[in-house]
Formats: sequence, structure tokens, C-alpha cells
Amino acid sequence: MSTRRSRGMLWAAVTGVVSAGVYLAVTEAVAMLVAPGANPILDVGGFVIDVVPRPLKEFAISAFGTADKPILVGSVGIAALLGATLAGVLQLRRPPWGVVMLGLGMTAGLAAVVTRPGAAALAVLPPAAGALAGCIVMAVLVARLRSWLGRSGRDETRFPAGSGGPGDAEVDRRAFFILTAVSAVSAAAIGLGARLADGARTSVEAIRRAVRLPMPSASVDVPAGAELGIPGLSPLYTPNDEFYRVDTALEVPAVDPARWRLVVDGLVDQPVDLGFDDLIGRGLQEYSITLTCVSNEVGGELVGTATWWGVPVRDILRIARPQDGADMVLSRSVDGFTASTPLDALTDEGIDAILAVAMNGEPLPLEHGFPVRMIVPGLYGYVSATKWLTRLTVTTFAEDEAYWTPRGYAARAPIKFSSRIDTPRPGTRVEAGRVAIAGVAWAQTVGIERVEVSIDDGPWTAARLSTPVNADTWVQWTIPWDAEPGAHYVSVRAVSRDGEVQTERRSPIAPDGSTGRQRMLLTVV
Ligand SMILES: Nc1nc2c(c(=O)[nH]1)N[C@H]1C(S)=C(S)[C@@H](COP(=O)(O)O)O[C@H]1N2
Ligand SMILES: [Mo]
Repeated sequence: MSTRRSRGMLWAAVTGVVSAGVYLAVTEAVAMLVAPGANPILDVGGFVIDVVPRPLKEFAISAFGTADKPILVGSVGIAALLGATLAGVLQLRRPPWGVVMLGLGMTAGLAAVVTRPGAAALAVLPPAAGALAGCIVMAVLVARLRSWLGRSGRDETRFPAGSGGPGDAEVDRRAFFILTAVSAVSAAAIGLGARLADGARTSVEAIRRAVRLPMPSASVDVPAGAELGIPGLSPLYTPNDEFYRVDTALEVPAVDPARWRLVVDGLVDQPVDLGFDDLIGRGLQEYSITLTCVSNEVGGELVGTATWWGVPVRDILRIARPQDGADMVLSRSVDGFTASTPLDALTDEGIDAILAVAMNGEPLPLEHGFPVRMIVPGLYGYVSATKWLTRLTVTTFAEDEAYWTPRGYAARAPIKFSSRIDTPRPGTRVEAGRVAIAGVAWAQTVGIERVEVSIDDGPWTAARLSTPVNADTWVQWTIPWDAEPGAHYVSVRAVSRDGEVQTERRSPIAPDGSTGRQRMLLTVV
């Protein structure tokens, strides 16, 4: 074998390793964005454990004992590395078969990730993006390598080594090395960065799981009849992992409660600075509050209900003593997001505005604002529900504005009361006969008086309501319907305790929330 050929093989093998590194780095980085906590390398290990025949598994356990897992992950790593170097060489000798081989191997990784139990819906994205990047890098690098080797091959015959022929081979050689180095270094940097960021989050998740909150002194009294128990109807309390999530954070902030501080400043007589233990040491109470996003379209999913443990914001503001003339509190998240909340919504004795630390009986999930967020009944999330809260600045609407204000949304945004049909779902086949139509309705701080349903634009008929928990929590409603075959329209409207009827007038979500009524087309067979 000529030295040129073996040199070529060596560098082709290196491109294989670099491509594998790019695959891992891109996979990790994308996973961090769309499927936090995912670890594709461990997934492949787990996949192997699942598919390895039982006797081999038992042999591994008896032979390696507790080291069986590291050995397994190590063997997968070594096998992958060997595969990648082979793919590099193959790509040099028989393009495009090296890239094909690499792609196939990476697809196996993808299969490993998506077949893991509990894989997130978006779990395919990271390994797919990684595989694409890895294959592109290999194709580009090996193309460079071939053109370098090809030229230097010709050069060797025309210009004996050392005779200093034209620079073409030299240019290709440099291009190859620069591209290889850039790919390797960026893969290392991206991979390491992703690992570090993910590590910070993983450790905060561990801290979160270890947090022991004092039991609330007052808990929510859920009356009998608060839950209608109709299949397809939203439960009274939305499970945390099904609760809608809306925020501007590309990466979920990782805040260690031991280092968390809340500063209250601005137009106050006495600035306040307190830690997590100071806050929960004040004693917690349990609240039942329905949260709504301004982006919720009529009939939409951006609304959910939880029990929250927290401390009234007014208790903290009382220590700070807001000055005359102040009319707004700008709450700030560690990631820079801000919300503008009317000062009186936070000081009013009749409004349960809280600094919340628990959601449905457990510390706030990281993506819902751990360790502390604000919750204000009756105001859309973007003007009140700041997650990863770190500062409350007492100020004025004239002086300050929040994140969404210059972006087309109103500075003040009370929730517009509304109602939603949960079942039957539009588009599903409904069997003729007795059908339970059911849904939810909310009018935070006011309460729902009545929910009415109209079939085929006929008269409005009152639905049966669940027993309300309080005015801040949605109610469930249901109405029986004798469905006859054909196409039918089902409309719903709520009436608030103020006697106001949910308006028919449609308005878009911007600047301050949608209005209108849900009118659903159903096909009965
Ligand atoms: N730090 C931060 N807090 C935030 C937001 C955000 O983008 N960043 N979005 C707000 C919006 S628009 C809503 S509707 C609620 C949603 O809270 P959830 O994601 O816990 O359901 O959080 C609010 N708090
Ligand atoms: Mo929102």
C-alpha cells in the first residue's frame, strides 16, 4: 500500500470520528432545546440492554457486576467509533457508501431514542438533526480529502516529491485540515456546552426533588360535586405534565433555591431582599386558581387549573411600603422576562395574588417557574404570572413597560371570561342517541353564574354546573343531548356572576385577549 493511500485511509478514518462527534454534539444541543433531560448516548445503551438476549445480559451482569452498565455504554461507544472510522474509509473508497453507512448507524441510534419508554414526542428531532449534520460533515470532509489526494497523486507523477509543484494540492490539503479542525472544535464546544447546561439543570432537578416544603396552614376545600367525572371532560385540576406551557425561554432556567433571592425595590420606603427559606418560613397557604394565556383562542387549550402553595404578594409589599403615586409592579424573571401588574391587584385584600412555590402539591416544575413564580387570579399570564421570579419593582405604568408591551400587547390585561367545549371533540364521529356535551368555563375573581348551550342555533339551554371551588377556579358544565344523525352546530356561552353574557363579538388575541363564542360542527351517525 502506498504511503499516500494509507495516509488517505488514516485521514478518512479521522473524518469518521469527527462526523460522529458532530452527530453527538448536534444531538445533545438540539435535545437540550426540545427534549430536555434526554441523553441519546444512554438511550442507545438502554436500547442495547433491551435487545440483548437474556443469557448474554446475565453473563454480562455476572462477569462485570455493577460495572456492567459503564462497560455496556463503553462498548457501545467503541463499536460506534469503529463503525464511524470504517464509514470514513468507505466514503473515501466507494462514495457515497460511507455516508450511507454512517446514516444507517445513526438511524439505529434514532430508533433507540424513540423506542425508549416515555420518549417525548419531539425526541426524534435531536438524533435526526445530529445525523443530518454528521452525514453532511462526512460528505464535505471526504470530498476535500479526495480532491487533495487526487491532486497530490497527479502532482507526484508530474512533479517528483520535493520539487515544489503548483500549490493546488497544498490548497486542498489546507482546506481539508481547516474544515476538519473547525468541525472537531465546534463539535467539542457545542457538546461540552450542552452537557454543562444540561448538568446544571439536572442538578437543579435533583435539588427540586429534595425540597421539603412546609405543609400549608390552610388547604383548598374541594366540595363534593366539584368534579362531574364525564369521560373526555378536563379534570378539575390539570396534571402538571399536561399543564400548558408558555414562555420566551429557549432553555429552562435552572435556579438553585439556596441561591435564589427576591428583591423588592423601586418606589418603596423599605427595599426588601429575601431568600427562599425566608419566603416559605412565612408560612404557606393553598390556593385554587385557573391560569389563562392571552394567546388562548376561543375554545383553545392555553388554560389550566392547579392548586398552588404560596405567600400573598401583599404581605411582602407591606414590608416594602409602596409610595404614593406608584400604580404598577414590574416583576422580573432571572431570564429577563418582565410583566406589568397593577399595584392594586397585588395589594387588594380580596384578590389572592401569590408568590407560588408549589403546583398541585409538589415544588413548581422547572418549566413552570421553579423555585418561585407569581400567580394573580383574573389577569392573563403575561401581565402577572412571572416564572423564575427574582425581582418586584414598584413603579408606574407611565414610567415602565413590560416585555410584551412594545410587542403589540396591552400593558393591562384582565382575563376575558370564556367557556370551552371539551367533549365531544370536533371532528370525532358521534353515535346518534344520548350524548353528554361537557366542558369548562372560567371567570376568575368573579365566578361563573351559568353556562348555556345552543344546538343548531336554537334556544339557549342552561347546562348543569359542577359545584364551584371558588370564583378563581373554572367550573365544569354538562348538558345531555339526544343527537340525531346529520350535521349539527353546538354553541356554548357563559354568564358571569356579574350577570354579563359572554359576547358573540369576535376579537383576536392581540392586544388583550380573544372574545367570541365556540361554535362546533359535529357529525352524528
Ligand atoms: N419568566 C417568564 N415567565 C412567564 C412567561 C415568560 O415568557 N417568561 N410567560 C407568561 C405567560 S404568557 C403565561 S400565559 C404564563 C404561563 O405559565 P405556564 O407556562 O406555567 O403555564 O407564564 C407567564 N410567565
Ligand atoms: Mo400567556
